[in-house]
Amino acid sequence: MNDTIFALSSAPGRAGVAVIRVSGGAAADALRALTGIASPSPRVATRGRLVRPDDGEMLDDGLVLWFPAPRSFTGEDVVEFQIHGGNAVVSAVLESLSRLPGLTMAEPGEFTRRAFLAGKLDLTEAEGLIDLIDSETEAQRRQALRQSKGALGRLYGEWRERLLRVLAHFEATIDFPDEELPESVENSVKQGMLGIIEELSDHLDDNRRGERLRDGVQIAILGAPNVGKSSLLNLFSRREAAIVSSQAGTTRDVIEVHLDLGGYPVLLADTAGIRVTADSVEAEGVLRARARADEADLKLFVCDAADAEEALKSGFVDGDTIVVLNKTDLLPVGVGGFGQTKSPALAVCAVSVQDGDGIEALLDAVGSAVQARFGQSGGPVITRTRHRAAVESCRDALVRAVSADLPELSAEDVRLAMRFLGRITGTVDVEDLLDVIFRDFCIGK
Ligand SMILES: Nc1nc2c(ncn2[C@@H]2O[C@H](COP(=O)(O)OP(=O)(O)OP(=O)(O)O)[C@@H](O)[C@H]2O)c(=O)[nH]1
Ligand SMILES: [Mg+2]
Repeated sequence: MNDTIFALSSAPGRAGVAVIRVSGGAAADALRALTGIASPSPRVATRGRLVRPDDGEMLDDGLVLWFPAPRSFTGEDVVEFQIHGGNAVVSAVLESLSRLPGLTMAEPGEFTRRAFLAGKLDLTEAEGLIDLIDSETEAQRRQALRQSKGALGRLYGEWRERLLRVLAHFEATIDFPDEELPESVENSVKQGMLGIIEELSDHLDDNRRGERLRDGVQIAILGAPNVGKSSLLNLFSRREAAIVSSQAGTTRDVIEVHLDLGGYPVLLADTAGIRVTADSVEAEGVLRARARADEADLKLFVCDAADAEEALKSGFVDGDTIVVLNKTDLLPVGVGGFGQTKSPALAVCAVSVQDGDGIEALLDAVGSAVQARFGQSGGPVITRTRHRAAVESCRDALVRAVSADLPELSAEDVRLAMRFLGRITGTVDVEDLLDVIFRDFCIGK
């Protein structure tokens, strides 16, 4: 039998209330040893005085919750102690639990791992749960909740079901080679496979929306020296994250700030002003700025509003770029902008970072660009490289299956395709994956 595990499930540190969770066959014994409560009502809060089993010293006065197997998060007997969230209180209770026979401290993610092994959730749901705990913005929370509720798992499950029917067809052809199947059946099986291949391709071709939402959308601020890039970063992040000065060439390193932009996580990077320079440190900064521009999902190209044409000459402005014409406060009224020249930019915003003019419109433009690229619409999206690789392998196997000459070969590739989908959700053997997946969890989850 598994050991019974225990851990602090709430965040460590001083707090009003702390939750300690115990899961496994000895959970009821642990409850009795600490509180004297022998037959608690399931799933309701019961008041309990916690004592140290060794000497009867009272440790705290709290609540206990009893979830008998199998109706618990892990599928095992689970006890939750809600106690006062003081460091000494928590340590004393953990210490007492550790002295009980059969109880060991839980590894990170071990509760969820047991829930997976008990069939309470599939791997995509478990991963959704990690993301939910890690989520910092609204859009991340929504995506994670959806995945933790099984939306992605269901999608892969449906494809697997359909492939199972395709496989059954090939196996029938192998088992009864003399039975001539009507051509219409052959055709509909082939059409079915082509349909799945197309759906897999659509699923893969999602501009990595889901992954980006987990990792954060990368936005780079670029432009010539002294145009106000660092000032813009400071304005967006509402703090003096980067040094601003009237000297050209102030910023050298890439300076990053995390922002929540209308619910989307954004990693905004300020970079060195791009110019030819003899200063080797600044030149390195320029190299880094260019590298950042290449990696960015979205670019903000800042230039002086008095010299707007500079943006077009820079070679940086493309369909993923918002041009920011800064320092409009210095312009005589009615002057500036791109004149008659047509710009390939996503948007052009005239602003004064100093006065705050036009900043609302710029934020709107950035917000809608992020929303358009990474917003959720339609079905559940891929959120991890692990899923992407498996879906790609699944599609490759199906493409081979469609073009194979022998039903034996097609059947083998369909079986393989199903295995790849099964590895995403964990319906086939995934022992090798579990350590990697649950390592990302915190202790107590
Ligand atoms: N008048 C005016 N001055 C501004 C505005 N925005 C920034 N500045 C000034 O322009 C100068 C350069 O600003 P920075 O933000 O350091 O410019 P930068 O593009 O980061 O410059 P480098 O790091 O050298 O590439 C500073 O003196 C700012 O105060 C603006 O909207 N209007
Ligand atoms: Mg700067």
